[in-house]
Amino acid sequence: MKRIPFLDSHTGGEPTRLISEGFPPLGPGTVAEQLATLKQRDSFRTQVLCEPRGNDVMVGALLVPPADPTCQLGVIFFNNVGYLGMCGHGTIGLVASLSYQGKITPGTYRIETPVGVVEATLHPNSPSLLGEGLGDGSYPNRVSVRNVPAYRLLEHVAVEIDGRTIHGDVAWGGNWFFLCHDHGLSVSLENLEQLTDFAWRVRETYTKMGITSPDGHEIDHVELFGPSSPSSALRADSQSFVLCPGKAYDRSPCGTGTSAKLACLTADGKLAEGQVWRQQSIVGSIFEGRVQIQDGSIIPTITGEAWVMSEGHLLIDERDPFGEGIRA
Ligand code: PYC
Repeated sequence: MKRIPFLDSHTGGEPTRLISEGFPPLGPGTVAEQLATLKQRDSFRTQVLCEPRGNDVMVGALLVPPADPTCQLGVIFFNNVGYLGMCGHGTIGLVASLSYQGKITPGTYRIETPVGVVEATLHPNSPSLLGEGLGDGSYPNRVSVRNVPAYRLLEHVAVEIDGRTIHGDVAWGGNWFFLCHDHGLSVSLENLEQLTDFAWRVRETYTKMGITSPDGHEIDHVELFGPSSPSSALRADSQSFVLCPGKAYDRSPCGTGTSAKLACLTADGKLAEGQVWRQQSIVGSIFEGRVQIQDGSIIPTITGEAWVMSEGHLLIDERDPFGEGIRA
């Protein structure tokens, strides 16, 4: 029987499964090289993240040794269909989970990812929270992630769909995004099915048009923006629906997607350096974002909270016909 320890958290409703041990040896290389090795043993991803032990919504965070001597941590993110470059909600989940485990204390940590180094700051609990007597459970869980540089690749790309023309920007925020405002749909939780179907068809359409990243990577996340929900306690600047590569929608505002959005706003002159942008997810959770301009690059920082949910061991019996997960 194989036993793999896990700790599950959620960031703004989007789950992260932290795995710190029990994975195949990935060699001594950079995190990008370790990812290349992991891809050759893809059954680990499907075992721990696909049904029946995981689900389509969850993102896995594999804690690996960094090669960069300036980094304290390394991480590889994956989902139901493959691997992510970076993951904002997942980084917040990773850091809050390590905080819950008592492995880190408030401070700033450099984390090597396959697409570059990010810096995560675990904030101390505010005195008001400590004063409310939350006891031993009151682990610090608010995290800011200074992401890799973000940028807009293409502006106002026209896509014909359902007999009309919509437009979107293509931008990088640690993953690739197609960001669309003139979709004409209501960005609300009641409208999930329509949003999912539409975003999926938009992705299929621009992919058929040959729109990819400069190195041919599929633009595999779609963001549909609308005004923020008026019922929200904390006023946001915008609400978004984000469709992830495996057709699950992001319950969080999507850290890399918000980074891509910040890059577009900055390029349009609509966001100043240091100005706060509040992005609300389709379920109502909020990330705060801001940018710093460094040597001409746009560096986004995203702040949010994560909550631990469950911990234990995944058990994989050698006789289990679905021990390797259900592969799509
Ligand atoms: O928060 O960056 C993010 C993310 C990507 C996919 C799901 N969440």
